[in-house]
Amino acid sequence: MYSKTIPTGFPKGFLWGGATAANQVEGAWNVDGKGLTTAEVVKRAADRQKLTMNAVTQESLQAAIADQTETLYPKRRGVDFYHHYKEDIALFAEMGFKAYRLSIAWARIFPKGDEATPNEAGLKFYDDVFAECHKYGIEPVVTISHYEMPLGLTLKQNGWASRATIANFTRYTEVLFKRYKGIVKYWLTFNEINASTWGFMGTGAVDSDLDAAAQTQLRYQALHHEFVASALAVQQCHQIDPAAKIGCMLARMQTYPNTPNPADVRAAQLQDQLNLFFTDVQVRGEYPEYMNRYFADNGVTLQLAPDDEAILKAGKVDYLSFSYYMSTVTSADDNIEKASGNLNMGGKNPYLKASDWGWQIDPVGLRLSLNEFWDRYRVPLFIVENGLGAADQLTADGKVHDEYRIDYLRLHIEQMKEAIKDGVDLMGYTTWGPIDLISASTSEMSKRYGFIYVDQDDDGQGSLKRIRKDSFDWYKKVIASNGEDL
Ligand code: BGP
Repeated sequence: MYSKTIPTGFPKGFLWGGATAANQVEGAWNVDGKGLTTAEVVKRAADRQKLTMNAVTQESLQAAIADQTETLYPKRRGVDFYHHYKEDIALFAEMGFKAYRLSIAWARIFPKGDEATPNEAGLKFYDDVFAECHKYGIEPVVTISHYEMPLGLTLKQNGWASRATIANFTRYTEVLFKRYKGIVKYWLTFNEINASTWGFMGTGAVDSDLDAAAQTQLRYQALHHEFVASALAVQQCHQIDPAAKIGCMLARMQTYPNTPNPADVRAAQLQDQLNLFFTDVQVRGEYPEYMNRYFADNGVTLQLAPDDEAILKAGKVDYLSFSYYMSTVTSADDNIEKASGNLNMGGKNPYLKASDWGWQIDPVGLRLSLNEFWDRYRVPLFIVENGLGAADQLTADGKVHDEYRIDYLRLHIEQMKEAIKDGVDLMGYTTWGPIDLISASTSEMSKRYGFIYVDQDDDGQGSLKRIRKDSFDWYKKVIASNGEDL
C-alpha cells in the first residue's frame, strides 16, 4: 500500500517576514562616502506605460549627477531607513518577523564600483543593521544587487554590457562574504534577474541609442555576464562560508493561454520558457536548448569565454527565490485585449480583478508557480516578494484601514499552504515593502505596500512618522500562529 503523510501546514522554522531594497528605503544617498547608484539617477517620467529607465542617455546621466534635487529623484531619499533602521527593525520584531530581506547598496561599499579598497563606513552600516536584526532573532536575507549598481560602472564601462563588470562584482561579493561570514546565512545574487532583458534597471547599461535588435543583443550579453558573476559568487560563498545558503531570484510571471487554441497554448508555453530560462540556468547550471532556437530566431549571438560553461555548472544555487504579484495571459494573436497597467503585462484575464495599478491579482497562480518550480527543480523555494500596492489613506482616527491588503495576503497565504500540502518545499515568505517605500516602477511614494505607513508624500513632504496599519496586527497574528490564523 502506498501511504505517505501529507503536510498539514507551514513547517517549523518557516521564515516569515518582509523585504525591502536599499535604493527604495535607505535615503542618505550621499552620506558616509556612498557613491551614486543607477537607481538614483533615473526618475519617474510622465509616461507610466513603460519603464522610463530605458530612455536614459549618457547626457541625462551627466545631468542627473549634477542635480542635487532629492524631490526629482525620490530613490535618493527613500524613507530614510538609514537613520530610522532601529525603529523600523523594532517594528518588524513587534510583528514577530523571523526574516528580513534587505539589499546592500553596492555603492556604499565601492562608491564608484572599482576602488582598490572598500568603504569601511558602508560596511559598518550593515554591521549595525544585521546586529539590530539579530538582537530580535531576525535572520537577514541579503540581496547583493537589487536594481542598482554604482553609477561609476555605467559611466566607465556601460554596466553589465561589459565583461569587466564581472571582476568588479566578484571583488564586491568577496568583501561581503568575508565580512558577514557567520552573520548572514541567506544570500541572493541579483534581484529579478529577468529584468536585464527589460533594460537599464537590470543591466545598468545605456542602450537607448540602439535599434531593437541591437538592444536585444546587448541585454542578453549583459545578462550572460550577470549569470557568470552570479555563479562565481555562489562558488565564493560556498568556499568562504560553507554554512551559508545562496539563491537566485526571479520575477515570476505565471502565464495562461488566452484560449485552448493550440496556437495560443504554444505561445503561452514559449512565454513560460522565456520566464523559466533564468532559473534553468541558475538552478541547473546550463542554458536550456530551447534558448538556442530563440537566440537564432532573434539574431542573438552570445560571446562566451572558454570557462563560462564550467563556471555556470559549478555555480548552481542552493535555493530558488522569486517575487510574485500577478499572472499574465498570452496569445498567438497580438490584437487581444491587453491588461492595462503601469507595466507591460500581457493580455487581460476576465476571471481576475486587478490592483489600482492594473496588476491582475491571482492567488491560485501562486500555487501553480510553486508546483511548477518544485516539479522542475527540486530545490527549496522562497517567496521573497508578494503584496498589494495601494493608495492607502490616513483616516481621521489617525489609522490606515487596509482590509484590501489583508484580503490579498490572506488569499495568497492560503494558496501557499495548499502548495505545501501538494508537497512543495517552501522555506519562507517575505512580503514586499513591510514598511511603505518608494515604488520601483513609478518612483512614487503613493504606491504603498506596507504594514507600516510612512508619513511622506510624492514630493517628499511629511514627518516620516511610522504608523501601524490594520494589516500590522493581522500579520503579527499570522506569524504567531505559523500561518494558521488567517
Ligand atoms: C519588484 C521589485 C521591487 C518592487 C516590487 C513592486 O519587481 O523587485 O523592487 O518595488 O516589484 O513594484 P513597484 O514598486 O513597481 O510596485
